[in-house]
Amino acid sequence: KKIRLIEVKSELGAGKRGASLGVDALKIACLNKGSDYFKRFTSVEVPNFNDVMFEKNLFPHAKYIDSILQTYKRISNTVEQTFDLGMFPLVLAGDHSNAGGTIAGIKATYPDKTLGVIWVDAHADIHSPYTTPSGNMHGMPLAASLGEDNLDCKVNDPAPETIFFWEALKRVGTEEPKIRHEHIVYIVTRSYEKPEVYLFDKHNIKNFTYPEVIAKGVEQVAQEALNRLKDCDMIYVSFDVDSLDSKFSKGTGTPVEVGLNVEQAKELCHHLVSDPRVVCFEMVEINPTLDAENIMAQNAFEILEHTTQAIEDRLNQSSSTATA
Ligand code: DIR
Ligand code: MN
Ligand code: MN
Ligand code: MN
Repeated sequence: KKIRLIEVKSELGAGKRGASLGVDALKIACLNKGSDYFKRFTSVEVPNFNDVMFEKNLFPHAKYIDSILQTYKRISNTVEQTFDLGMFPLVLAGDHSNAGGTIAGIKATYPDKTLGVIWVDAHADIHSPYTTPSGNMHGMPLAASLGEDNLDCKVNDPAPETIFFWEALKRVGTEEPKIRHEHIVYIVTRSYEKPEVYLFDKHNIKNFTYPEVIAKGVEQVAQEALNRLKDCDMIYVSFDVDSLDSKFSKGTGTPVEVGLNVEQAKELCHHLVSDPRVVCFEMVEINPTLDAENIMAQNAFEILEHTTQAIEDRLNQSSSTATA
């Protein structure tokens, strides 16, 4: 089984412009490091709709949701196609909104398997158009995957057009919700709004805080996170680079203090993806227009290379046991 890189140069879901350059920034970091990473893997690019950033946004509570819906469909199809080719989808994307498209593609391929999600991110990304404080769709992918409107915490009154696209977004890949609240585990999430905390409490959603990571170590946190998903047949790991401490993640749209260092992120991801149930890994939110010297992408590339090696080791191991 081989890894296939899926490049999604998206950025419409973020509040700041520039995340679509994140994939290319990773390639420059790779080149400057003298690594052959991007030569070793086949890759496919999902076309983007970034030209609409020059147009007026029509959906204040779900910015560019019409274009993001199309991106979701394309990503979902590409993820499904990648599984059908017998390959492991490793998604490198701009903003985090389209993680909902990735999740849709996993479930479209394996509708009868239970999917767990490990969300390594400073943010909870579980807003809906009814609760979002910003209208930025990178804050909503988990709610789209859950089919969660969170009307108990309604603060916005989205227009009917917005709701039309939101309903369509929830149904990409499969008609039904793709995940359940109890099958989400957060790691180092530390910036969230009230409606998000309401859902954590209502559904007892676990967040491994940074102090907990320090106290237990990344290996134990990875094991505990995986154990919490013991009922899941497959797992998706979504890595937002703002999970790193803002010292190491200046080049991302919404950096937050008190997070992972690069070494912790490498080993955390290594231990997570070593679980054979992990069927997809995604890295997002590198914005090289926000930092000098491409430091963000260099740090992210360290983590990506190490994590990919762990995935490859695992895939090689399982194929040699399969043939033995
Ligand atoms: C905030 C920030 N929760 C929002 N979200 C994210 O605008 O929804 N920043 N994901 O990266
Ligand atoms: Mn995120
Ligand atoms: Mn984030
Ligand atoms: Mn390691």
